[in-house]
Amino acid sequence: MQTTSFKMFVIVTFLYVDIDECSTSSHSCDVNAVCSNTVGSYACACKAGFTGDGNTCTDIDECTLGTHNCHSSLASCTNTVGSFSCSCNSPSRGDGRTCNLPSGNQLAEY
Ligand SMILES: [Ca+2]
Repeated sequence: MQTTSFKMFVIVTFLYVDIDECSTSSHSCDVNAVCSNTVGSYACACKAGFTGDGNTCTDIDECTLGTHNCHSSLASCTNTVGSFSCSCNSPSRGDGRTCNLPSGNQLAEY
């Protein structure tokens, strides 16, 4: 019974003295990582669009890797930090994901 009380005391004390490294900026997470406080420690995970171990995160070049969702034949992909952008090549128009050629063009059905 006394041992159980001591264990509870240790657990409660441990929880009480936990420091939230994420809110005190005493963590080593990359600026492009998400910090998660854990009891007695913390964890770092790179944000979407970045790769690494959490302490170091680097941009993923979706355009070079081909993991973008720009239109396959009518758009250009531009890599950005944390993301990428798509733009339809002239004379096609659209949001970069969907591009349509002006009516009358043979490829208008794309
Ligand atoms: Ca990127």
